[in-house]
Amino acid sequence: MAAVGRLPSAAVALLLALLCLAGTSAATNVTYDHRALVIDGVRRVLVSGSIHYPRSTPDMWPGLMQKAKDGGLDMVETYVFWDVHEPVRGQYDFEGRNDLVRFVKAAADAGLYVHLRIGPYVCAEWNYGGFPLWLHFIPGIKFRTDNEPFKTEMQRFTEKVVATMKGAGLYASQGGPIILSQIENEYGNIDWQYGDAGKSYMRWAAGMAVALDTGVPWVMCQQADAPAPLINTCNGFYCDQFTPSLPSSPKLWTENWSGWFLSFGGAVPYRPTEDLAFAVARFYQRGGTLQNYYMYHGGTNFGRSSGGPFISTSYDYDAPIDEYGLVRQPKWGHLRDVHKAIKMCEPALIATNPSYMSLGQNAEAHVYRAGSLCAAFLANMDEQSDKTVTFNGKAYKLPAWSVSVLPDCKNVVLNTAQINSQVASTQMRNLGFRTQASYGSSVETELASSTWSYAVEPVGITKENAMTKPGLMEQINTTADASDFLWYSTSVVVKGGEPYLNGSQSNLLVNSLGHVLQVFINGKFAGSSKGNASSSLISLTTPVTLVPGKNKIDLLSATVGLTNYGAFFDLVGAGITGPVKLTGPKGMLDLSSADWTYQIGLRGEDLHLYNPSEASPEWVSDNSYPTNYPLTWYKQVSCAPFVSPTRQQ
Ligand SMILES: *C1O[C@H](CO)[C@@H](O)[C@H](O)[C@H]1NC(C)=O
Ligand SMILES: *[C@@H]1O[C@H](CO)[C@@H](O)[C@H](O)[C@H]1NC(C)=O
Ligand SMILES: *[C@@H]1O[C@H](CO)[C@@H](O)[C@H](O)[C@H]1NC(C)=O
Ligand SMILES: *[C@@H]1O[C@H](CO)[C@@H](O)[C@H](O)[C@H]1NC(C)=O
Ligand SMILES: *[C@@H]1O[C@H](CO)[C@@H](O)[C@H](O)[C@H]1NC(C)=O
Repeated sequence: MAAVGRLPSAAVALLLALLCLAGTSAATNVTYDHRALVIDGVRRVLVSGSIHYPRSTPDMWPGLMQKAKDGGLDMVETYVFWDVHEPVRGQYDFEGRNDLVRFVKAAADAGLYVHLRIGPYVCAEWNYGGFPLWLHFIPGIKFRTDNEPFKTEMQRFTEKVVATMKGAGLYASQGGPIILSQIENEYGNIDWQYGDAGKSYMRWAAGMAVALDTGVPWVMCQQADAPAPLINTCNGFYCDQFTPSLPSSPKLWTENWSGWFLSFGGAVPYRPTEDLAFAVARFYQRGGTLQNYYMYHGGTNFGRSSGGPFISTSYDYDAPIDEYGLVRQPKWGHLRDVHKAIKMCEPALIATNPSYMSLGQNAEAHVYRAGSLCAAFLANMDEQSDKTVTFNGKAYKLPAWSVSVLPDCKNVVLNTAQINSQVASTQMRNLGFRTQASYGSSVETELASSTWSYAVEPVGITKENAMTKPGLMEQINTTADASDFLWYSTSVVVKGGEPYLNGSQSNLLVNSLGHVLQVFINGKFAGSSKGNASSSLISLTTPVTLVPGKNKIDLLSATVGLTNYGAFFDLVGAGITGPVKLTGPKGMLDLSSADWTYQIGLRGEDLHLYNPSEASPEWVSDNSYPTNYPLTWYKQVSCAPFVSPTRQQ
């Protein structure tokens, strides 16, 4: 207002008039009824896809949005990642890959709506489920339950996001692209573990969200008892059998899993295009009006943003757009064709409820007939056998596990099992990508023929600010996730003949909550172990040789992405909580309560060895790689020609 105040009053009047005009003329009215979202008074059949802004770069966003639009999407869905926006309490970051306003505007520029899933718990295979670590250290806090400190922080951040969106005029009620918003996330999967406090928290979250007055509907996914006006929505591989809990709510699918995420040590996920297409068509066949691909573009978990434990840095997800932003064929093209076919049915779909008709065993039709409008979906649910069915006196051949779409109840415009999209090879050639066959070998050749540099990381405590305390400390409480690494260091004095010794030998037992453990005795590697994506627990017993006098025991514990899912996931913990013991034929020495010295992080992290744009004298590149030394940083700068990483379909 101060800036406006300095203008001549006629200009002010004109400016205000223009602002009002822009505001009212562009505003979109979004409501819903039992069939669908209602936009400016018209029910809509919508197709949506998840793209998460911190998992790509701002330069990629316009291209991703255009590919989403060209693929037949109406809407893009994103979580809001609290930890990237508020790395320190009260210090906000909405720049670069965290520029949510720019991301939402990129969607609008491509003609897409946006579903903003604020959470702010997001799961998302994201470190700590998207919560900033400082939250853990607020006195008396309990996450995701009826707890005042938690609710205060959650409300403050939710208000900040809503205010930021409103400030940029991004809600549909302001003429922007956001037509839907989510509070909490899949809480219904676990809320029973919080008892009555879980129920009152969920109702509080709903009320808090609605009071923010965004002018667009709110959803809670996987929350059967979501109170009106919130819409309960479905997440899963198949949602055709889902029924919203309130008869006044439409059938919406907020996460249709296009594939799955990759864990270290796990198989690369793959979901056949035909199966995905079948599930999508079945959803609309049985009354659904909005489904969302999770993910449409998965992208990359940059930096230390992967959730855990053991979620990989690639978040490709076998999605229709691959990690690098290239369309994945035939998935992208076939789903585009499915979307076109469904859109041809939209007038009938929004006019009425479907009526069911059996077409024999494992085959059925759903017909949307209203006045002169008629659309039908014919499904063969048999996974093995093709069928010929009779519908309206005409014979239709249905391949196994497929749906045929008939926008006029007569002619099949698409069958989900028949992929007509032939654009794959043409596009690859036009863009100059290599063929599948040359992919593996060409990459290996490039890397082997180029030079690697290395830098050695010292074993044990090297920092001045290391601290010594009696007993073993939980890792996340100690590091606050400032680093993946925590050194635990102690020593034992051997005279000879101790009951835990057999000559100079003993066994060292180390129990850890995870995720990765390395053991060093007197500076030498003596053993290692790791957990896995389903259990991060480690129990390692390794033989060690001790010398007369003082022996140094250095244990390096590493986390590989903090847990992001489950009730009380913040209390799972990590690191060496014990016991740690030396055991021998005649007895043992329990070191669990000994004095331990702790160092957070590695020297190489302090030197920013991970940053390719910072030169450090630590790097050696003379081909004399250290052998039998486990703590080594390796670096390679490759200028290999760009190779499409698309998998064989
Ligand atoms: C989503 O839709 C696809 C295509 O219809 C289907 O194969 C898949 O099972 C659905 N669910 C998920 C979670 O992808
Ligand atoms: C928005 O649409 C709903 C349903 O179509 C209608 O009842 C309501 O009056 C509309 N609101 C505005 C502000 O136009
Ligand atoms: C993960 O680790 C647990 C505990 O060590 C083990 O029981 C389980 O078999 C492992 N699972 C996989 C998939 O390796
Ligand atoms: C972290 O420390 C707090 C306070 O001492 C304790 O209540 C909590 O159990 C610890 N967390 C873990 C994961 O051990
Ligand atoms: C003690 O060590 C010797 C050899 O180093 C081995 O043969 C013997 O089995 C060990 N005794 C016990 C009780 O572990």
